[in-house]
Amino acid sequence: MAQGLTKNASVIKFVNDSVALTAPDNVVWIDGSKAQLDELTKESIALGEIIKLNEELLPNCYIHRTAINDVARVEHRTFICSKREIDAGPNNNWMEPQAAYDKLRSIFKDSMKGRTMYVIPFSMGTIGSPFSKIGVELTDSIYVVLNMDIMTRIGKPVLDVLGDSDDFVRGLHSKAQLNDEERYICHFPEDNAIWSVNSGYGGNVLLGKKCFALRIASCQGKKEGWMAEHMLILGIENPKGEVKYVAAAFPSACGKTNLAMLIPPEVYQKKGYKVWCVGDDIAWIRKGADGRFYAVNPENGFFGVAPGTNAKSNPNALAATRRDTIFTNVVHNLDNNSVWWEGLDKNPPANALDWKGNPWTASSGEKGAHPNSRFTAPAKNCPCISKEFENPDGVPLDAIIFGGRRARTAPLVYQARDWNNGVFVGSIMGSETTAAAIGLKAGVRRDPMAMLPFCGYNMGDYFRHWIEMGANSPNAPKIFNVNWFRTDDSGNFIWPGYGENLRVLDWIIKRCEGSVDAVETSIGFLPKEADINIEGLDLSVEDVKGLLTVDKEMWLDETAGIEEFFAKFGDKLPKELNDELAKLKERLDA
Ligand code: GTP
Ligand code: SPV
Ligand code: MN
Repeated sequence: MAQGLTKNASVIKFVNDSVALTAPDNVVWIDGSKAQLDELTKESIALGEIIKLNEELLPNCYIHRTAINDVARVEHRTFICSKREIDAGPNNNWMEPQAAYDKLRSIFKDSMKGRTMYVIPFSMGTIGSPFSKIGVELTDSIYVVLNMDIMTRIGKPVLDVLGDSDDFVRGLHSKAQLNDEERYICHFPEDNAIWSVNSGYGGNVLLGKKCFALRIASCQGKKEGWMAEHMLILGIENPKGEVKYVAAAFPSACGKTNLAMLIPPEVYQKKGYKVWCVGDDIAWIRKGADGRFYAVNPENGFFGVAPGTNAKSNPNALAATRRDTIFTNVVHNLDNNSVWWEGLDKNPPANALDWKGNPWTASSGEKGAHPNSRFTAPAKNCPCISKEFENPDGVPLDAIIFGGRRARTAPLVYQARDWNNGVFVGSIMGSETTAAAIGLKAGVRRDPMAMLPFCGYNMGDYFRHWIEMGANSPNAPKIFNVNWFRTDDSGNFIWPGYGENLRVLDWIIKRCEGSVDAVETSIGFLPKEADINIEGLDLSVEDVKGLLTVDKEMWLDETAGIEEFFAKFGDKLPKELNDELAKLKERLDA
């Protein structure tokens, strides 16, 4: 049955075994040609899966609505299936691999009857780069094929590079009945396999993204001596034309896409500053021969949060979505057959359908777009895409930045004292939960390195890996923490954020160059308030001072929470992190 694009026996066996299990009526191999993708687009429209939008306003753009019970990642149904439970760690749900395969086989059985199976060969990273990794995803969803085409590099060239190797990740996906009680996202790091069933939502089914490029790749990186991180990568060009690169880890829906594409404030633009986007969600990082850390973006597109994206907050992201884009769970404007979401502009359409497909007006008081509605846009559409985007060797990092949503505790920015202290700063990250995952309690949760939902192995071992990567690495990036989300007593954000965040990046780059002083505090090095450039902002030096305060009582409370969190990792927690915690407490008590 599986006569396809390759003679690779492992790929053919994988397809044949999966066909025997899921019983599709047809098997279609995705060669990546425009003709084939155009044909599939037509078919998807005919099936009612996607709707073609106004060709004049949004050429080659489509809108899709997921099932109402299927709008975000499902962390409580996501499993790491390693042989030993300890290898998955307290940060993951665990199932014994054989038990997981048995359970999922019964759900996958005949799930593609009456449907077509699509075989998608894909590469994470530029095809053929020694740092890239290959996957094959089998799916019964054309929506998945079309999204994978935007988000990764797909088709025949990938199989040509794979040759007869069996070094590829095996991804099996079926929408099945979209039954949320039988929904499973299972990872088998020891088999390089991912099985996802009963969902049609992005992060659960575009298996190249979180499942492969973070959960499986983090395990590969641990074994092979590199890192897979939930980080944006951006380049900051100064007026002399020098570009410095930073990577930043923020939890889901905490501002990576926005920071990755920021437009410099006018005062910076006038001086000649520019910002270049290398990636907005995932970074694969390796140590180079010169001891510096080099980052590549393994993706080929953006799966970005729609609400809040507008011509002022993120014009580059908006521009990227003006063609060749798939919108998921946004408002369908029926007057001109285009799209809308909360925060796009102040003119919600009068004649529209909401994300559920029901007639909707803004006066209903209900949200029209789902808070986790998304756009899938090709990276090459982004006006500020870096010329290093395809560089297979990646870009050298000067800084690694951690950050989250904290209303009070974390200051606008601070610098870690050294690498191990920086790993500690990443490990104690906390953030208020967002709409990017279903079923999370509201409030602050610990989310180390923004990797809590994405680390495919025991986070104690992951912390150890971080410490080892920085050992004997004098050229490793400097580590910082930022917080754009401090609020005043009425709950309004104090810092203007978005493009203005460059003012903070400016201080970070100066620290890396050693051209600005800092104030040593118990948590790390903070800017002197006059060193954050507020020229042209409606903000006083007093306000900046407020944004930089470190409240001792709050931080002592924080250390109690950290201690509790660390305790979960038992003797897997590197001693270095316990030492850092003890030193922090000492400094706070002093
Ligand atoms: P994922 O794709 O889920 O990983 O999210 P992300 O980290 O890329 O977040 P994104 O940039 O899409 O931002 C999520 C939300 O945060 C959007 O609603 C933004 O408008 C908002 N946001 C982003 N940056 C800032 C900022 O600097 N300040 C404030 N106040 N809000 C921001
Ligand atoms: C995130 O939730 O961090 C995302 C979107 O980037 S998803 O692909 O759903 O994981
Ligand atoms: Mn993300």
